[in-house]
Amino acid sequence: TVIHERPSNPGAGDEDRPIGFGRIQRKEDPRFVRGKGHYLDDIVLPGMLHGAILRAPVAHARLVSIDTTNALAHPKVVTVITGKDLLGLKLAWAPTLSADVQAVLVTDKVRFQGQEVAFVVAEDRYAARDALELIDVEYDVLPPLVDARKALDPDAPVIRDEIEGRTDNRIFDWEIGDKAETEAVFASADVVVSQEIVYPRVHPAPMETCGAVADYEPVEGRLTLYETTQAPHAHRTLYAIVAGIPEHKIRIVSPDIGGGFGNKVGIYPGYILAVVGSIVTGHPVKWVEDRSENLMSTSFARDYIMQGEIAATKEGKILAVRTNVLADHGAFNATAQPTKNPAGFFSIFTGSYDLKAAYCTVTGVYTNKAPGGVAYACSFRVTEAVYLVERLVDILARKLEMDPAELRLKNFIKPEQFPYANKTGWIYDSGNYEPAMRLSMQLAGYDELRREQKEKRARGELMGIGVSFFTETVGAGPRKHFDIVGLGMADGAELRVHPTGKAVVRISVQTQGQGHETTFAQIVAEELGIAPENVDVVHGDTDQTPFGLGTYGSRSTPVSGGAVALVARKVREKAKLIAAAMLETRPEDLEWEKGRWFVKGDPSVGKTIAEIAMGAHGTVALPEGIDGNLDAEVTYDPPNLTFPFGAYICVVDVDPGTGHVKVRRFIAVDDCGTRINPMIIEGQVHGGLTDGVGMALMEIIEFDEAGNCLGGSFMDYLIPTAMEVPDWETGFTVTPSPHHPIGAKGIGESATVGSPPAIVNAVVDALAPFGVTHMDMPCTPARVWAAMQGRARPP
Ligand code: MCN
Ligand code: CUM
Repeated sequence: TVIHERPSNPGAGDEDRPIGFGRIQRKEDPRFVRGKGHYLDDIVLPGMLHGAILRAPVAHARLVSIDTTNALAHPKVVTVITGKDLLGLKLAWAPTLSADVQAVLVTDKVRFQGQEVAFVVAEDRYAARDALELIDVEYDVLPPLVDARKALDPDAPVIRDEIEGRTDNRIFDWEIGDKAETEAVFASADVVVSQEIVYPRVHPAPMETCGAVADYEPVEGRLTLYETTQAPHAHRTLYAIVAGIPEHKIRIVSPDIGGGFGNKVGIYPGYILAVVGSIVTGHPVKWVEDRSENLMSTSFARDYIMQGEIAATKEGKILAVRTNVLADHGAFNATAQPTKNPAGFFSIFTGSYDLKAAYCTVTGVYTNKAPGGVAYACSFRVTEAVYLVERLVDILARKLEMDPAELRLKNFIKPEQFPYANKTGWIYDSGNYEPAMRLSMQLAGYDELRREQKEKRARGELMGIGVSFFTETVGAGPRKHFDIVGLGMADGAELRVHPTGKAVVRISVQTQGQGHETTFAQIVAEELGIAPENVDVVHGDTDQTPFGLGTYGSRSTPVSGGAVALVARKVREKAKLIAAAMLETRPEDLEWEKGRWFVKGDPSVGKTIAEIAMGAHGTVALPEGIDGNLDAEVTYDPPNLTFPFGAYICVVDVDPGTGHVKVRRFIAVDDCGTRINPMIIEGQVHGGLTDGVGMALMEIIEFDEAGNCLGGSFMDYLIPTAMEVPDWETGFTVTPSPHHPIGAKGIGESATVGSPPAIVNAVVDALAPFGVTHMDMPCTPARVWAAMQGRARPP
């Protein structure tokens, strides 16, 4: 492990322009900062029509009738599609990414507020929206189920009564770990603490909402679908299966994406409706949702009610963790996650500690809420896992009257234990936790902060210091263990070096702001020794890129990054054979230096990659079996996931009069192994920390008793701005992944995973003088104030 300290925000004007890894400015930014990005809504096709969705005003209701006569009479309306029409096309229900089905349009029953009821196609967006109000729908309102805790009551309404034989709302029961062993460890432990910990429903709320432009060409039967998607290839295969259009006649194009955060993994009814609209009308159809539609109907995140328990010796040796989880999946099980993992990667709730035992059960239930569940930079629910264990460790520290940082240091998995097999079946690839923790404490001035807190407490001021330490599991596959609807999780890469030495690399993952056009070019640059500006990265178009599973779970660098490194190495090896032919020598007599093969012992005689590329395409006599190009392709199936980690410290001040929480400082030390572009990594961390402040203090999607969504606009669903966040203080350690081609681990979700527990731990620490040991997110002024009065909730 190498430990570095780098001042955060080193500022622009960083002239460091290495060939390969390093702090280079993003290649995509000139087009974004000049307003030349090309987003979905920028797409305009000749003859294009516009779709709008009529949505259910209630959460649970039998559909009695729909009358579209008046809407169809609108002069600009071209067609109106209802669930009945889709039944005729066998498209009323579509498979989800979790082996369930979801209604594209309601045929029988409304199951959440905002559900899709009818689709209007008109000449312009305004007409389409106006016509929604001309549709008459009669509903027979049913009692809604909004409280997951009541989902399994015998008298609970059965939400999915369209499934034959279904009499309850249970989706799955899942368990992992050794129950008996864990019970035995708990029974013999000196100290056990228990806590119900709720991770509320939140929403990724990307800046750009979801949308699609469908262009069906009937003569050749070709579908071009422009979509806001994080996974173009997986979508194409699913459309082929669902719509029966041959896969080679479907082209998915994912243009510039204005943020995804897991919101753009699934296939939404609106996408399918745009396709149906195009087939029915013979015109391209655009559908773009508005902000409320995005917040109310697309993939939410979390909604886990966790009963947690932690066992330890009285000296503070943590022995075991166990938990029962009630998972609210909404009306359809549409979470985007590997097939074998109904609770995602939640089983990493064992955290960064060397436990003797661990056990968990997760029960998934249907409620009258929007479907989803795996989104918002969650690393497949590592967010919930880390929040659970890091809250429990803090509650334990309080009980034992130990410093929370010391308690963690005492229990970390030791460097010599890696690769480490945890109690729920993960093999942590590499880690060195103590230096990261110590570095964050040093950057924070931890002891000094504790002294300051003591003084302030004596004066009645409320200052809190929160610590969290996390280990993530990111970068799925391998394909033998992980698939999405049967598609194994591996990724392809194709690299072409053109005659003049300029290269194009084609990848199957999708950038939504993470800077792949820069970092993937840097990987090629590092391996081939050519400048990153001479490498173009192509993604987001199934006609232009090799098959692969797409971007989520921070898998781009761990999987696709591996593919890109390996394809570049393949080109380098091919270049060696061609160079040998050009130099009339044997390949084994050549040596590599960045960018060039040269003759051992005679460095002046050599060929650069550009010269070799020209040679390959020129008239040089090539060795047997070598094609006349400098191209290669690979599909990379990673042997394991990668396990990045980090140590976070948060300092808050709480206003004793109002309960308002101010995040005064936040120190984040991250370890994502080999760092490709430190500036991009810092950007990812800053963004994730901001997400954390949002979730810990502001964001929640709640429902009233009637099933009305209370977070359907940015007036109600509060997201943080620059005003609510401090200047982030970042540091890092480097513990490479032993199995990844360049030693890199993912970073895209680390800060979102690690920061909420640090902030809540800080708030609870600030409230210690009131005897508060836990409070649920978001720690809004009203809730903090209630906690100070000894109440669980504001009145
Ligand atoms: N990187 C690096 N060195 C490493 C690891 C990563 O330089 N050791 C760089 C990568 O090359 C890439 C970026 O950091 O440019 C993030 O890489 P990675 O961790 O592989 O994550 P992904 O690219 O797969 O991005 C997905 C992740 C997820 S799942 C969510 S959710 C999220 C996140 O990224 N959504 C985002 N960060 C986001 N950032 C933006 N701006 N927008 C989103 O929608
Ligand atoms: Cu869980 S959000 Mo990201 O994995 O796309």
